[in-house]
Amino acid sequence: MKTIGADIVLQVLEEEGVEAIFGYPGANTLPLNDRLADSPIRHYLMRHEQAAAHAADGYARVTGKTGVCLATSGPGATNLVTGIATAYMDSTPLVAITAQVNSELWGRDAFQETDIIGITMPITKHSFMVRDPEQIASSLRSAFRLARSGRPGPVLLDIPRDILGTPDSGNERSIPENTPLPYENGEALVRIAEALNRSERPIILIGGGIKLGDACDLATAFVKKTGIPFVSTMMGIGSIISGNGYDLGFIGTHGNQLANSMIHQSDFILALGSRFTERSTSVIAKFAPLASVAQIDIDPTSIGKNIKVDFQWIGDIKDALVALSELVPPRDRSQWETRINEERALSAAKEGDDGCGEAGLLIRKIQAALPRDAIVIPDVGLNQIWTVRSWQCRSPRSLITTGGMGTMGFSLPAAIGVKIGAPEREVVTVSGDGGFLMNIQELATISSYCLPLKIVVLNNGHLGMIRQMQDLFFEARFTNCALGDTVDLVAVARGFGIPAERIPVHGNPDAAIARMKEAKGPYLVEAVIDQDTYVYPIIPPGKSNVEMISGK
Ligand SMILES: Cc1ncc(C[n+]2csc(CCOP(=O)(O)OP(=O)(O)O)c2C)c(N)n1
Repeated sequence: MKTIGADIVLQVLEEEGVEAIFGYPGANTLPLNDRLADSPIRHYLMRHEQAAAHAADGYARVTGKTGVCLATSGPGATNLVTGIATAYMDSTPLVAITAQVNSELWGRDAFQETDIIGITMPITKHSFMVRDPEQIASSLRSAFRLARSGRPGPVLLDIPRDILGTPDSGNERSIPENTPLPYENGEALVRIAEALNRSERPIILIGGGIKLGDACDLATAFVKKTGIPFVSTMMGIGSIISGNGYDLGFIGTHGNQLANSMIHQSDFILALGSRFTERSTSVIAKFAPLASVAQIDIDPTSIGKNIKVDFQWIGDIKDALVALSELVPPRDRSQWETRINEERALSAAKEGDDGCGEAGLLIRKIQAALPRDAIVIPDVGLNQIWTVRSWQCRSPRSLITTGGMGTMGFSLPAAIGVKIGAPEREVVTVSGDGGFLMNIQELATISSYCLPLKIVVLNNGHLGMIRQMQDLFFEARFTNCALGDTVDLVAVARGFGIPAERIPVHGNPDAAIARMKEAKGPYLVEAVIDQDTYVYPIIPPGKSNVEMISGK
């Protein structure tokens, strides 16, 4: 067999350490699909391209490698868009390969021709086309380098079918390396440390950059050594194993009262890998009014983008933490500690069982039944908030969620990638009925690969989060949010070959959890939740982090 463009693609993927790719074929990907049959790289056939992108994203988040997805031109490529944007917003390294129509047909309205480069430019770090077979290898290598470098993210490479199928000439033209220049941070860390050492009420803000920068252990050690309390953004949850005295919870719209209150009172915020989106800060003008802010991030464009910062340092979070550990000794701040402890007691009394009611209890019971390193993947909606609040992060990368895009339908396909990336760990997804229906076709993928995923659907018959907002902010005029009880999810799951059962959330779920735990393959539990079970506290639109509503 002659070496063709597709072989070069696979050679580079192997060189890059790729073991699994997630895709869906079309006529234009066929040269690649054909050669994949003889490759050690496993191609997982998803049931929708959006799911392929989410699966590659999940795989990347759990393994720390770059995820790869493959789709055909036209509708295949456009179906990737939501998944690519999700990875972009959460800074997941991803290489999306799309097959394009033959070069001679470009611009002629050819069958399944779409300008996927134009479409994805704003949601990728870079999108580009291979226009010459001799550039396949160097272009693909560049795509990987770009996806991983600096702040990670998705890169799309569009390869016309004729280039995938062309015999290889053996000549390779290289694309010049673009080595980023080191940043001149000078004495910035020393100044940050000095200000931090002077502060009376400091708080560390843990963002998603800690996990992305593989700095969980260093951050944990830094917190322990300095004794400075920390809050997390939703993307930062799980970076530092929960359950220690320094953890104040997560901030923002659906965050914990304690976290929101303490950051509001702090006089110095050390932000590690956080971009300060409005989901965390609420109204910027009212955010942490007493605090100076030091922002440490690898992405220069994130510095000061959303909030005014007093100190900045651009670079690898690990380098920053190593240096800061030397510069920040532990210090007595007993007044601050006392205030935190008083507020902790107050907010515990108010929030009770995390403000998550029966749903939170169910999630805690599920976690208790699973090994310590089990991974949870919530979807989006109330179920996400209930889960992130109730799940105790006891091991790294044990909570995988879409924080930036908030993409409904993420959890089921992402879980496929997570399970393939970490087959030895238990993986459980938690969705609402709405989000579950958005990528329900992936039950077929799960079934066909017999992936032993635990699938939990919290069915309140509604788009619950929308219902809560309508209840609180639109005079309880419930429009377009009732899904009803029209789908028999248990029968549907069984139709996909997945054992399933339905339980009332108010009953005792122990037996169902035990059956789910014992299942050798996938298992689905549908828990029926009351439509009025909401999540509290919540920050109303236009209010500050300390103007939370703690119940209706
Ligand atoms: C793809 C997509 N469409 C719409 C939304 C807006 N949205 C956010 S939460 C939500 C309701 C989710 O309902 P459900 O999946 O049933 O979960 P619940 O809130 O009931 O737990 C909606 C529609 C979204 N985040 N993603």
